[in-house]
Amino acid sequence: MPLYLGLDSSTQSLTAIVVDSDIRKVVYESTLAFDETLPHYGTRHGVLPRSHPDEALSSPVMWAEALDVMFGRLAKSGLDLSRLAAISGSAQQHGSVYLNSAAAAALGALEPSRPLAEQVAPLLSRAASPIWMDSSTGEECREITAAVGGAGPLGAHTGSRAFERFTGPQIRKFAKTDPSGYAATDRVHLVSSFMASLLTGADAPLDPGDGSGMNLMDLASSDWWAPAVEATAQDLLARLPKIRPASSVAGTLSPYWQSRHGLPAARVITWSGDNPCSLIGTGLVREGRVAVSLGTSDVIFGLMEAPRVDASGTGHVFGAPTGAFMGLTVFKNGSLARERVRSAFGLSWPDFSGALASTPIGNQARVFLPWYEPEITPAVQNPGVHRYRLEERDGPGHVRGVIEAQMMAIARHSRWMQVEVDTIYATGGAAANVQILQVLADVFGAEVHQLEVGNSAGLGAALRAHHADRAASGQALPWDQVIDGLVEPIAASRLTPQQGAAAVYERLMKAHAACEAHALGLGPDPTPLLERLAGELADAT
Ligand code: XUL
Repeated sequence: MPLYLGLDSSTQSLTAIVVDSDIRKVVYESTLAFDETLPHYGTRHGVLPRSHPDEALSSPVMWAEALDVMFGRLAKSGLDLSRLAAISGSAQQHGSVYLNSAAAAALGALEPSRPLAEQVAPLLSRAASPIWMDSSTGEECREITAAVGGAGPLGAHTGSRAFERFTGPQIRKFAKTDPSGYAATDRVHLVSSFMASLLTGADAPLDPGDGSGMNLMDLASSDWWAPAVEATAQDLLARLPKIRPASSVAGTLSPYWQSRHGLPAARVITWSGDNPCSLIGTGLVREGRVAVSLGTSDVIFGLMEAPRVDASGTGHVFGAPTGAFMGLTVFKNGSLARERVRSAFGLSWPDFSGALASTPIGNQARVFLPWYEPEITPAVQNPGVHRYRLEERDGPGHVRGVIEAQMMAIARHSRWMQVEVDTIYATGGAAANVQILQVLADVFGAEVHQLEVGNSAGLGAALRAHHADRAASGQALPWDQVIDGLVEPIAASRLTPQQGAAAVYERLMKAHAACEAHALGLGPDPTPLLERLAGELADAT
């Protein structure tokens, strides 16, 4: 009988997804795009007009108004909302919301007859919130890193080296540039804990998943890491929310929502970030099953039972909603690189697939590094493509070259997770291409399944609400039962590695590492190594 609501407050929109746990179906889904539905905030793609290209700010009052509008829609949806048992949420990570000393009491005494936005606006000590697209805190990153003894300790404790978009450096910048605004701040929330506070009418905690996007939380203890907190801003600890497990009950839906929209006193489960919520919404509830999203950027993420960190400093570790951890590594040269190769040789997508099918595994030891744009993983500041034993006019060689290089980069640069990958859920535009997925299966030596995802973060939030509500009622459900029937890869899409592929890629990956090192000026010319490998591959066939 119960219904579970997942909300996803993302960069550009707010989505509501309602799951009926008995029939295991999504029974309602609605998205509200900020730019279109709330044009009076003047956002573009959810971001306020920029005064500097490196800055990206949004409006917490807009997020609050979106919530009010969305609950209005839900009230009119025809759903029997008396069945609503619990609500949880997902939010864009890293963004911070600054509340003054009036907020805690005022949130508990909101007037149901008045819109939420006008009651929230006076509670802010900073009108705008920096979000994850902000990269203006390079100086603060350096200062925090130096103060805690370097990138090594910061990464080992918090899961990531200092990143401009992470909340700690953002808070430091605010404290430095607007000391009186910082002095007037009683609480610094993440977007997730701010939204949960609006729902409960009280100061809500944040979870380790979102807390690990701050450069402030100690991964091992899921508590604030004192050296980073002290290095970030004066008296910050008193301004930070509590950290509670993702499955904890933050409170009940406050009287404001009950009176204003006729909702029941549903449990509000602690919110989390969009990446941890997507982990659940894509069904990655055990170690060994990972998702590879092949989109504008290529991303690999998956559950890790232990908080292992990336010594190279490019991958992230976040808390997972299951109480374990998740690793995530982003590659910038995704679709664009595939598209550049396709168009450079005048190929259609069927031609592209044909070229992949007709070229041998290992590409006869020809390697192509497709850094058309500055790359995140590995860190490449100056873009440029690199060819090893590959003729500039060899179209099929480039097609296989770009895909093999991308898949080998994903495999090699996610080894720090120390996860034995047996199953890959492929998502994103390029996951529709079976030939590309075959290379993915061959490189990893793992099964690949296509997974159609709608809003995986919103679905993950609804599933988290279900999981936590059952646990709070003393009827805990294992995660695979929570996702059962709601997150299933496409049944007929299973691909397995081809015979002999593993042996080829084991050797080619060593050569790929040597090519990367050479291209980055960190190693010798790998051509002799590749020539030897080409000979061995030819002998083996
Ligand atoms: C993760 C990140 C984004 C945001 C917005 O580190 O910056 O994924 O969470 O979606």
